[in-house]
Amino acid sequence: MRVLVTGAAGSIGQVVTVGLADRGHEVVGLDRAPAPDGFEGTWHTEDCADPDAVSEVFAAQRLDGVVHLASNPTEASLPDTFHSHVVTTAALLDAMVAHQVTRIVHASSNHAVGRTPRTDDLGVDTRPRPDTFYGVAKVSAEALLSLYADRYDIDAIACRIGSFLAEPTSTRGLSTWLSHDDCVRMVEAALTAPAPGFAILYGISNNTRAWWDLAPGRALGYHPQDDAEAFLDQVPVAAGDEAEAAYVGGPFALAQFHRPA
Ligand code: 15L
Repeated sequence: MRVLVTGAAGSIGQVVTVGLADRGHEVVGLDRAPAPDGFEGTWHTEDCADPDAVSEVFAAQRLDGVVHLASNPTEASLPDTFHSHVVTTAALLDAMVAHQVTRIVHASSNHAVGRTPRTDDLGVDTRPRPDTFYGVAKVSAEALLSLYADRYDIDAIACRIGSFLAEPTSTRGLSTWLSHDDCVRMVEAALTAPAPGFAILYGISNNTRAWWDLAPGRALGYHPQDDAEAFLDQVPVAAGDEAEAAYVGGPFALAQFHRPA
């Protein structure tokens, strides 16, 4: 497939671009930052919140799918957060409709349901329950994907990513970790699953202590191979572990993230 990856210079983007290329896909990178050293392929240094710039990128080559990773990974003001997560998604979806591109994989987040009290097997059909403005914007982006799937028959998969890290670094991470290799597996499965329509999966590895249901991902062909439990001995026990385990979103659900809109 020829795949447009937004946020391709970011931490997830750099892993996904290399991983997709290794698996035989042709990667087109898009980011406000220039291409990282060693990137081989086409690169567009543009802001994907700009519909004109996005339209030009789509006109420059035929695309088979989009992996939308570009966004601010932390909490910010409500307007900035909507710009980063929702305006970008809308620009990409409109360009997809205009250029007959029918597949998008979106980096959503567990923080879309982060204020849900933690259980051991949270499904994807639980109600949206964000823990932050960041989570509100992820819910909104998911809703936009759903709208375009219904209106224009776009296949849109929202990957509610847990903690994307080389290794888990906290007790919560033993449950929420998404390894680099599993992230690539997840993205490739979401790009290639036959006719998913609008779908949601949890983007975590095959963690022994997983809090979220991996069955929806498996149904889409995502079969994670790594398990955070292998790092148990190197993860420090910390004073905040219990508080972080109370809600799906861990620290994002705590008072330190409360702020006026
Ligand atoms: C996310 O979505 C955030 O981008 C990241 O900063 C972490 O908070 C991660 O989730 C997580 O829940 O560990």
